[in-house]
Amino acid sequence: MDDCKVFYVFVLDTMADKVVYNNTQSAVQGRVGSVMVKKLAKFDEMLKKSTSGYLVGDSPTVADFCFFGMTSILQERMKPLIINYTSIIAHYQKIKNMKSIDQYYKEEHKGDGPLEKKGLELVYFDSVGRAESIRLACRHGNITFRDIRVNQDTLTKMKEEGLVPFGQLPVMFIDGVPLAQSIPILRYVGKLSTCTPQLYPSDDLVAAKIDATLAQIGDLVQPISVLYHPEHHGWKLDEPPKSGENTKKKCAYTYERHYVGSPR
Ligand SMILES: N[C@@H](CCC(=O)N[C@@H](CS)C(=O)NCC(=O)O)C(=O)O
Repeated sequence: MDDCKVFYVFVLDTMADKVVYNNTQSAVQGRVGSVMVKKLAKFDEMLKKSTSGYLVGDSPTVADFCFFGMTSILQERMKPLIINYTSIIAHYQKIKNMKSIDQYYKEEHKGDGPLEKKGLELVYFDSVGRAESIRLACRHGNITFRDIRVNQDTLTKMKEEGLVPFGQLPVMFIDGVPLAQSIPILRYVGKLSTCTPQLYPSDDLVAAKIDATLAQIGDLVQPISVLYHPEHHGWKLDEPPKSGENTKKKCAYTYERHYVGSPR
């Protein structure tokens, strides 16, 4: 039995009664939406209480850029979801109006060509997604980097060449050495930043608060990812379950289609 099957059998045996079987796209969207709304309300509350308007302390940190990256996506694609969160909107505007960021958005960003494996090179798709926060933190923190924008074919090629540690983007190359995962990359550039104060502080407690905020933003981004790519999370069935259907059979169907049959 392969590992994937072992995991599936374990989940089925221990969780069968608790698993929610209605995984049609609209059912998932409804559940995901309610999770997001609760989490967004918490951030709105947090920002309302902030005297500086930033998420942690009195100056911008990587947490603000991370949050801005996420709210940019919501502004672009799910505006009605955040329109009533006035403090979140105010935070979005505050970051957008920062001199460095305002200047960034006056420029055109089409990417800096292919990977050269020299200096700092951020590889991502030609979109905001999980990389914009890193691009903006670099700009505000005076960090020079090459902005490499690739398509799916180039990502596939890079994976074949063993250049993408966990098979996904963004990846930051540091003199050709790849660092994966958007949050650790953001923390890394925060430590390299030369603005005053730095975007990621040396004080352990403040740094831990920033980490906690980054983790919470990660929890908020995850449901968005489920909305856009339910199949990557095992949440999408090709056909809705019928009432009275054998749930184990349905689960097996999900497993076959979306775990065994998954291209990744
Ligand atoms: N936890 C990872 C998630 C990375 C991720 O989901 N990347 C997506 C784009 S946002 C990707 O590379 N998708 C293409 C694929 O999986 O082939 C991070 O924060 O960097």
